[in-house]
Amino acid sequence: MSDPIDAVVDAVVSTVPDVRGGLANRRSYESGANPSGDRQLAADVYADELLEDRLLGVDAVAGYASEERESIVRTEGRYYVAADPLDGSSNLKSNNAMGTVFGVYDEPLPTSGRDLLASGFVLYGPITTMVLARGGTVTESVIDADGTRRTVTEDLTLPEDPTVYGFGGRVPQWRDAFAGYVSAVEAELKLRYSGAMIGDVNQVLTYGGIFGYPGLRDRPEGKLRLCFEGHPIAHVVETAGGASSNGERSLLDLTPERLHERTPLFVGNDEYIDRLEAALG
Ligand code: AHM
Ligand code: MG
Repeated sequence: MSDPIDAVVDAVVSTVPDVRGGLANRRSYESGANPSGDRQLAADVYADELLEDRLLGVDAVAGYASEERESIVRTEGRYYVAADPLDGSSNLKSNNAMGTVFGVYDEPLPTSGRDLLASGFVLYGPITTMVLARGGTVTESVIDADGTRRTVTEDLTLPEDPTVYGFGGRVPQWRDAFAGYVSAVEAELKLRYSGAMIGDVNQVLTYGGIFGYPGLRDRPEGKLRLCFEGHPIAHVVETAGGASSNGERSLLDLTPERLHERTPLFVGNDEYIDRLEAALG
């Protein structure tokens, strides 16, 4: 019998050529909003439906939860998959990068990030890549137009000499302690902010540094969602030798009370996460 986690990853990979090929004609907004109140593009709904269909077709999958739907779709199985089908989809209008984020948990959702067995993301950039954290290592693959996956980096780790940073939210909305921290960071690193977490996190994985979306004055919980964005990205970055935080502790130690709960989110090299926690604490 094939490995069930491989089957989940293969199901995600199987959606990639369809999602990529379907983007050009799905740049307009739908009439509805997702459970977080964000407007949905036709591409968000399309990617979500493809993932639902392919993942629930895997015997081992017991449930599918997504940023684009209110509740978990359940079936018989052992593992629970949470996904952000098209992270950064507002970049579709300006034709910039975006991605798909997913986490495979062995407990019903919502649960602790420590229940993740595997996590990863697809980056729809000039080339399509997948970064996968599993069994203590992170691999990077290229996904060809026909859906073939070729490993290009066997053991991806964060560079020790960081060079890039990117933080979300409008600057007047940053709290003083966070703004003070950013002043120090911007004297040391180069700004890279794309509007898609996946694009920015992949830069941190490539060059080292820190990405974050902080709690804001009028929105202390920040923008990004713990289950669909925070846990999987924290798992990838921590497995690659980096750190994650909500400003106090690792995102993996947090258990959301609600599926669509938001959290301040920071990932990057240890040194920058340690200094962030000291600045906010
Ligand atoms: P989405 O999942 O609805 O696309 O929203 C998440 C995105 C992240 O990819 C990105 O880091 C952030 O929202 C950007 O927000 P902003 O446009 O406020 O800078
Ligand atoms: Mg997102």
